[in-house]
Amino acid sequence: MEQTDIVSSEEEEGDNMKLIPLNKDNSSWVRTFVYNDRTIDSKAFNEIWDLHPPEQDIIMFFGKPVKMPRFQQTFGEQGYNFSGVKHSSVPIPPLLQPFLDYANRVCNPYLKSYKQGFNMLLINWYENGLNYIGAHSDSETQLLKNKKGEVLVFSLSFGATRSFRLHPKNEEDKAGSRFVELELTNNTGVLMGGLCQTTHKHSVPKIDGKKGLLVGKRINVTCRIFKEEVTPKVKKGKKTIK
Ligand SMILES: O=C(O)CCC(=O)C(=O)O
Repeated sequence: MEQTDIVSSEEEEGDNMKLIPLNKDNSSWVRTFVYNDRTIDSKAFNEIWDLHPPEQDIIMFFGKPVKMPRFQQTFGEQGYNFSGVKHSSVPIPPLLQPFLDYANRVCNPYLKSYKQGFNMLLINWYENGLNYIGAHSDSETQLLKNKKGEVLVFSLSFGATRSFRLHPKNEEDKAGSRFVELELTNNTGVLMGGLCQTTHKHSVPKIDGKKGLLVGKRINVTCRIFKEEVTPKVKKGKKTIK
């Protein structure tokens, strides 16, 4: 199992991203960095923690509705369809807007091949090590791809350290996709780019038993680029009856 250190750097923001190739030709990658925009002290952490919905969301698992093993909420103008369910979104509160602004600023070089910047937030709240996210890729049709079919997903981690695993979808991949495990500490950022969502799945595995109960709270803030919703054109001269 390969483990990669997170870069810690004094360089200018945006320049401190360390490239971790996920395959031989670098067409699939993640970049890690230290979040240094504003201080997320325990007060700020608790304020963001308190934004979690009262109940865990429901997803479909092998055709059956089950509770998500964490709290999750999308923020922005569109609902998010995944795991067989349409998850409704709420407006982005002032407390969270700076994360989206930061993502758009530091990812400017990576956003050039996309028609838009990050416009949606998805937050995962992990109560302890028993909360997790299973192996999946962020490949929903609502996410904007560039001409190469690439998707950008930006994520920040606050609170307890958790492992973040990137698993090749196909071990025999000709591009030489590899397994990578990162230890995401407080204030760590990860940018998933290139063909990462095509070649790999990612997960934050469960930590079972008493050990899991001892793991502290963690908040993961992700920024995504949703395609602008297409507003149906109203034909001239025709009245609509509601
Ligand atoms: O909590 C994390 O670091 C990962 C979250 C994630 O994979 C997702 O929201 O798609």
